[in-house]
Amino acid sequence: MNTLNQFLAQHLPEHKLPQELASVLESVAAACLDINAKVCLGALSGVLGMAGTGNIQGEDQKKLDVIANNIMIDVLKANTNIAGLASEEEDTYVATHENGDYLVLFDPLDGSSNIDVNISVGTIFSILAKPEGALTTESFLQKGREQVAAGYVLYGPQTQLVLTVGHGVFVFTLDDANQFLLTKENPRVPESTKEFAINMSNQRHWFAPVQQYIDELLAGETGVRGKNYNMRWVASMVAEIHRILMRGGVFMYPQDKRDPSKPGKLRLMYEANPMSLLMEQAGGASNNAIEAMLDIQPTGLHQRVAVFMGSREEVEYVYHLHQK
Ligand code: P6P
Repeated sequence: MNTLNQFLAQHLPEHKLPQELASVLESVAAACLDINAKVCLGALSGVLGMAGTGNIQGEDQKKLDVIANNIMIDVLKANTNIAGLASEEEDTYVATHENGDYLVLFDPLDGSSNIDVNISVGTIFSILAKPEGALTTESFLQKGREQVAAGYVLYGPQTQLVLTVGHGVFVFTLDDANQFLLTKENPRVPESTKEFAINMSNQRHWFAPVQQYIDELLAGETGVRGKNYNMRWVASMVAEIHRILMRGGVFMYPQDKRDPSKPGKLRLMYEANPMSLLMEQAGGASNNAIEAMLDIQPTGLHQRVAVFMGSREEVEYVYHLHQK
């Protein structure tokens, strides 16, 4: 079985992609191995509980949020191919090497509310080419379709790295020698599904199209959809998206009436965009109920977005309900 390094050494030249991108991906993987070591030990490494600080999102940080963020920054800033970093946990971008060709954006530990109860969490990453000229915030504000690579590491029963460089999706599983080995090539998101993921406790806050869509799913074979559906909500996007990549489904975090100025909860640059590239590469779909996620022109590093992604039939169905 191919290690990550062996895979990249063959896959990137095959698609005329530079080896410097391999170096960046290997640095991301190395940082995630360090994070994995902390996550695995939980209480034994004194990393559970609250950090006593907050981030730009207005969220209380868990100790592991801060630790994972520091690991990502420390490891990635050592790679001279990287010009800058953007993190969910950092107010502004971090400039690293002015001659670097790549920008790395990440959510260092997504789903961290699950850490203290031992439910899967993950690191999400997105890689962009650094535009010509001085590094500014605008350097990062590229459409999702511009990503040169994207993926995540899921810290679950298995630790798995899932990535794309725009030519298919590849799944690596961490072995007992701490090596990522290629275990699955090109998982396909089934066109249709009977499984949906949404936080039902927000139902009273949803706008009409989502209300109607979920009512139809809940009506099952007695309703217009003519089939029964199952529901999942792990409250960890990486776990949800991995499940959908493996067996289909639709994941939603819609805008709701609680704060109309907030288009959604999830962040475009380092959550929705990387996951959307994986979805499209695996035959799925992703949008914000208005346009394809990967076509959205970003306006801010931490901008939030409504998310509907997964099995194409369902994503398109709920999209059309919004157009009525
Ligand atoms: P809620 C985790 O905090 C996260 O950003 C995603 O990983 C997850 O899908 C969502 O928020 C869960 O949100 O409102 O259900 O806690």
